[in-house]
Amino acid sequence: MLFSHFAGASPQALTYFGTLDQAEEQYKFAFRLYDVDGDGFVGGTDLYNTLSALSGRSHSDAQMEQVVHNTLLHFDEDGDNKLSMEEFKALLASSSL
Ligand SMILES: [Ca+2]
Ligand SMILES: [Ca+2]
Repeated sequence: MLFSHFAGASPQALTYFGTLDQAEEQYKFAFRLYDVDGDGFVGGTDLYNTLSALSGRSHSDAQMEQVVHNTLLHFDEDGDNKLSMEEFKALLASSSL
């Protein structure tokens, strides 16, 4: 649908921008997926709800809370107890979530 925009670009440029765009879009998509309440941050409740849904409730509540706690401990760099887009990117880059 958007290919007409790139009609004049060289194949190399097209690949370059395509890759950049895709990575950024994947981050944004994942961020929106995790930010359940849509406040622009992935907080503990967001993480808990998303991870519970993704794991199909194969983990106990206590296990899930531990995972959320550890995730915030490692990736919440500014200590506001929620993950910004930048902090969330670090999480994605370091894990298979
Ligand atoms: Ca949120
Ligand atoms: Ca934070």
